[in-house]
Amino acid sequence: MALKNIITVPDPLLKSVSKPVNQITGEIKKLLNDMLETMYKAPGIGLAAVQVGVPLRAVVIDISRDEEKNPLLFINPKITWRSEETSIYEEGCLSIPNQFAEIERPASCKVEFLDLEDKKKEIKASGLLSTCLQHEVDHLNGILFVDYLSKLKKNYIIKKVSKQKKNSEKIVV
Ligand code: K1U
Ligand code: ZN
Repeated sequence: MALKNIITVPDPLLKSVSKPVNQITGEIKKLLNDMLETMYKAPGIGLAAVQVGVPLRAVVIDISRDEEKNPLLFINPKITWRSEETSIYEEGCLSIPNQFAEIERPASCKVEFLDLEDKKKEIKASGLLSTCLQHEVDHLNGILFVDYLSKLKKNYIIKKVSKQKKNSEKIVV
């Protein structure tokens, strides 16, 4: 396994639509393993392949808060149903470091995806898993949580993070 670099705003790749995974090769399995390691190290509860610079439709999630890990892998995930009921969660994003905002989304959703054995699966998610899945599928479509905020709030956050990024790049050790 290997740690990957997580790209951050305003990297234009984050606005791109990721391509479907056509074949589950050893390379894809390694990418998913590397994504898991990167997500745990960050730390985070989810990660989309595009966040490590690979614009393919692959996502890893682990919302378990206990010692025991519960990694979930999603290849070509597709949201097939969203509940009318909504919920609000304070979201963060590893590609928008240290920024959080309350985002309203459908409280539950159903997601179809392929597992590592190329088998078609479907899950019904609610609570944090539902929020996280929707956040990650948004990444695959070039959508960030700040896109749900007012233009003013979104621009403020993006400018702040971009400035922090530039300043940290200036520090040469
Ligand atoms: O996709 C990402 O950028 C990861 C993101 C996922 C996410 C968080 C909150 C709501 C929806 C989706 C994160 O993991 S941000 C970090 C975070 O939430 C966290 C970090 C450590 C412990 C617990 C949570
Ligand atoms: Zn994110």
